[in-house]
Amino acid sequence: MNNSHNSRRPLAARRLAGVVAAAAAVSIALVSTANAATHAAPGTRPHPADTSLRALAEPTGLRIGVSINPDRLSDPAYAAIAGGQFSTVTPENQMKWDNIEPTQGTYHWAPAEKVVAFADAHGQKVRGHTLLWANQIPSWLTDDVGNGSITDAQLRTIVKKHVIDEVSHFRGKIWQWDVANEMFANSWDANPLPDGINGDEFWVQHLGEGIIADAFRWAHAADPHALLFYNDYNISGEDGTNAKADAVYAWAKKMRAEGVPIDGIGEQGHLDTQYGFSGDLERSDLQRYAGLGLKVAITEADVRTFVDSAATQVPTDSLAASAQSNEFSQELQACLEVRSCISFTVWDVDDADSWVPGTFAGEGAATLYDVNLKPKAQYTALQQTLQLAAGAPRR
Ligand code: 9MR
Repeated sequence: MNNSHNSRRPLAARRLAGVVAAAAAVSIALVSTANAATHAAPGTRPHPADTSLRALAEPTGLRIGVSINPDRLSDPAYAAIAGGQFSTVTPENQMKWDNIEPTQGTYHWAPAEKVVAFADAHGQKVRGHTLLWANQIPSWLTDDVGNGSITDAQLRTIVKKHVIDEVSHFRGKIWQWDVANEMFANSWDANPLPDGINGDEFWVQHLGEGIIADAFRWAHAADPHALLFYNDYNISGEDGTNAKADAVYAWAKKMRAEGVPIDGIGEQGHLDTQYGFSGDLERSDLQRYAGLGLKVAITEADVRTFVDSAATQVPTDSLAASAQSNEFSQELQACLEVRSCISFTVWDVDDADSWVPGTFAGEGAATLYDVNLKPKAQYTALQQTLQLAAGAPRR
């Protein structure tokens, strides 16, 4: 994992003041919405009885998702949240190559199938994640590539088989596949190719950047109805220069012109309250991808901050909660304002499962639910944002 995820500009105090003002404005607007609903005037939308995120999002046409850990589904409280609050799920790790094929030629489908079955039982769609990524590749593959006993020509055959076998196995059950993940260079990467793809990325290094388009072609052949996404971070709104977003946009335009079967761009959406973030820039970047005829999605939203400990994850800054709520809300609003944005997925149900404390020392509290599975202010902020958006349906 790249620990520099979303390295961005420090959040100025001036900005925090704006955050608080914006949060206050939201609650004032909500009070009037709630009042209007109580005294339902003709033509107004009644206050919904079901205030789950999935129900509140339903009138907008947007699906709200979450990444899940199937080992936690035996906990009824966890399962009730995963099944009740969200209308799409992503297996957090179970469709990655090292889990699917830990030994060459022996597939281990059961954990991923458990997520698919859970989704089916709860009327949810599945985001498949992810087919081509430099992380979580099985060691039988990396070891043999490293010692030369798998040549690059053989590696190409192996990756083609991996993509086709996995997509075929789940054919008809996956709504969106993250075909390729994190292939573009960040400002701190040493060897960007002229078009911005990371020349040091494992697959690109061994097989050339054409492997990305090939993965889309193989996936499309294996399941023509799945929506095929390119997924990355810092590609809408977080990076002040917007250079990475510009590169992904230009590449996606080229893929479309060449007839490569790409259907969408996924912005991961991992934010951190210590850095700046522009919801306006996020919206315009998402809209720009949509202008190519692509769908877009927020695929891994979370907002981390500094916390007391990894075990309890209580924010240490008194302004953190409102900053986190505001950034979550802005991300969701950006998606809501772009008609082609089809899903907004948060990464992990609760703080106890989040990847953040293990990756960013001293940070955490990044999800909607605390370590005791209690909903936090961020959850309420998303409810509010959806409730307000329902007054202006996108479809
Ligand atoms: O949340 C995932 C964590 O459990 C894994 O240990 C980690 C391994 O790299 O991957 C995490 O998920 C990543 C996702 O697959 C791609 N974007 C970044 C996510 C956070 O690292």
